[in-house]
Amino acid sequence: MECTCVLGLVLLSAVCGSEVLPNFVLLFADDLGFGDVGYSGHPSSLTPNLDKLAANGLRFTDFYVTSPVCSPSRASLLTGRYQTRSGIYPGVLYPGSRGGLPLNETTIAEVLKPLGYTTAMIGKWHLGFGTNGTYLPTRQGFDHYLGIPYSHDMGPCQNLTCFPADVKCYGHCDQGVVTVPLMNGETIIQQPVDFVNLENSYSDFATQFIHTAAQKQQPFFLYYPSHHTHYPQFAGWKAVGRSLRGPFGDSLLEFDSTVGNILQALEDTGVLSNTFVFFTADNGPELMRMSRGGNSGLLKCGKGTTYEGGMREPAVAYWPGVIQPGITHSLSSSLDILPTFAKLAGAPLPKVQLDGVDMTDILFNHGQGNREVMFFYPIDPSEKYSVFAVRWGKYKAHYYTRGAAHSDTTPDQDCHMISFLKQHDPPLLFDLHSDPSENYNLSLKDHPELVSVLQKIQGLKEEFEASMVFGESEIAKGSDPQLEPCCTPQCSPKPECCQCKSMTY
Ligand code: CSN
Ligand code: MG
Repeated sequence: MECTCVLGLVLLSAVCGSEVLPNFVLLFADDLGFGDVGYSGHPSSLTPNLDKLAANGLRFTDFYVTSPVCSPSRASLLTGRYQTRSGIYPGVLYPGSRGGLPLNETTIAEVLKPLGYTTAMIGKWHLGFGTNGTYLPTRQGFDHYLGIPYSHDMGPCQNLTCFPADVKCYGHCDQGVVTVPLMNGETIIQQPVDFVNLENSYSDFATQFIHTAAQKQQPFFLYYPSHHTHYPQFAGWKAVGRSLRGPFGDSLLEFDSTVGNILQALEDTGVLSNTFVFFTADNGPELMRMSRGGNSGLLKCGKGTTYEGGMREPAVAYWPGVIQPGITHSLSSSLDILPTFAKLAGAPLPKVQLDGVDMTDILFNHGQGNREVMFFYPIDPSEKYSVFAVRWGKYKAHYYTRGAAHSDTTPDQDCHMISFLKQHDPPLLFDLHSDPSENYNLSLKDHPELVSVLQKIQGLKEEFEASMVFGESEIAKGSDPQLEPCCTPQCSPKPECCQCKSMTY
């Protein structure tokens, strides 16, 4: 049935006279900074499709993830809960990790499935593999999965093709582990993965999934957490050497082209007007890679830190005809995606303590939204130190600051690993509206009127801490080389023997 819809789902359902469930597409870049996309002013990035999304969608200026590294940020995105609850801390999961996102956590895919959604994920999972694939996406609500289950630098990466096209790229990658596998569902179909053709496969998989779902008139959820633009960057023949920005730019361009292909498939199948598309990234730029890392623009530091550059990300909500284009400064988070999708689909929320709030007021009314506060956990959250920083309204208070290896090599020494843990009492206080770069601490001596702001923030922090129950750490369970994904599990000697040429899928 053809339905015109201008005011969102309530009207859509009314006009159509039947339940019309919206489709969801979640685009998620890796280690992409606040200043990396073309539309945010990067002079040599080439992101025509993201720029189009931003121009015709609602751009978030104050959108946060929950961790300055990958696995915890992804756990929060998919569960709507801080990573401390699910146990995805400290740091990140590895190929042989024993742990993973606990199966009793409810992911976005599991929220939507009972309503009849078909669900697919392509790309980087990074929430565990485990014994016999215990923690793979297929065990967490995804019907279909094509991808690499962790970071692509977590294996020898000598087969990466970067820039220029005919030169092999020897980035700094983990040695002594299995080469990076490509999985379809729970089967390893290629090891090592062929990075040159990987993005093409992803793009085809995504567009086929959309076509199939549209044909069946089945509502769908497509989650595309890309490997782009994580170091060491790679790109296929269509993107390599095409940006002015070198390997990082080519990687970003290839991500952008898949975004374009996904949008085109939505249009071609006639489902675009019933599809909510959201774009953001997992954590700030890996500045230690110098010109091969990303860029946090005017924000301070990057990956690994609780400064703005580590955790504030570009974000766009796009739904032509439903979400009016514009810019929102409302405080929002990746935590809010699950409650928002649930609200739009009319799905019940998981019966657990959620940290996310529904964003529909921001999306449909360009309103203030429901998020009052954002908490900043370091890469190694503990009950002893708790959150390092708190944002409330336009203010951000730092109780602790620390640099990170991942943010080494920038001119600002605060970002570097040698800037060890420092406690601030009273906390450093920044007005992020007038000083988004966290340059000018508002000392109470000069600003006695801000005592009440700090008291408010302290109260919110204590309330949050009282609500926080740390889950058992999944990452502290450690690694076992026997658990590393191997396409020929009985072979020896490992890890070298785990090699399989491409199988069809
Ligand atoms: S991450 O990057 O997975 O995107 O966060 O590839 O924190 O030790 C982070 N780390 C390897 C990585 C190691 C990564 C770490
Ligand atoms: Mg990452």
